[in-house]
Amino acid sequence: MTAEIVRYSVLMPVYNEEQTLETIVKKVRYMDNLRLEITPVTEAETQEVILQQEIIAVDDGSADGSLAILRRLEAEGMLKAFAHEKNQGKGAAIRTAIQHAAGDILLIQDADLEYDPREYPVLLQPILEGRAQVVYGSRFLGGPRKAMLFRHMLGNKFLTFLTNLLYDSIISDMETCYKVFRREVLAGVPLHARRFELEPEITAKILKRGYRIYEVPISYNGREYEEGKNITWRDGIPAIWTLIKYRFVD
Ligand SMILES: Nc1nc2c(ncn2[C@@H]2O[C@H](COP(=O)(O)OP(=O)(O)OP(=O)(O)O)[C@@H](O)[C@H]2O)c(=O)[nH]1
Ligand SMILES: [Mg+2]
Repeated sequence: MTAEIVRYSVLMPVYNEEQTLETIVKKVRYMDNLRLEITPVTEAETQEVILQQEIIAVDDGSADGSLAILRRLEAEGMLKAFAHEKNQGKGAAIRTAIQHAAGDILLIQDADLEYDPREYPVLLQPILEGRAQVVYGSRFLGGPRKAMLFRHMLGNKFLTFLTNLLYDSIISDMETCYKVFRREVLAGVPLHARRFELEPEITAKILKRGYRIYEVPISYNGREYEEGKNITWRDGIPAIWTLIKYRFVD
């Protein structure tokens, strides 16, 4: 049995992450050359797939040592690094990463340690088996997790509820970082978001194009504000506006 080779790109936005950057990159590199047994949805036989990885890291104008770390890891052959001269936001960093990604499948990976790369097999399998073109890892489907704050849970549930209401879906976690796409899905989608509105923008536009989002449970290890957590209720307002706007325009 010869194994099929599939290439996937890990898109990593980086802004002032010198504390966690090298560790997360190493964790991601362990997921290179993954051998997975899959059973395509239309077939009875099991097949073997080898997942070859590239990491596309984009430094978003960090003020700390993140870019120097990326350059060193790039010299060691661990990743490809790109840099924004000025800080533009997570959305802009991911859009830059998409432009440089060569894989058949694109997977978003934050550079903090809230999400665990050991879950890549679970995230990739539905796409490899032809059950989905878009997979989201959900923090609300019973996976192990450090409890998030009640107000963060409410914010997440509200934005997800609004997504479902406006785009006729039943996903459980719109704001998850773990979003995985076949590259064709994103090829035809214009993206404008610069900051955290990229999550609602991508979600709105793929739902509007008729893709069904396939969700799998993932774990979550949310960081504390002392550890660099940034998100606040203020980030919810552009998300609400983004969800409403793209219901009517593209
Ligand atoms: N906060 C922030 N993150 C950015 C920016 N540009 C790129 N990023 C990266 O985007 C990813 C997500 O940012 P986070 O600040 O962790 O956002 P989050 O996980 O939604 O929220 P917290 O972890 O609660 O702060 C990380 O890998 C950041 O390094 C930016 O301008 N601001
Ligand atoms: Mg984070």
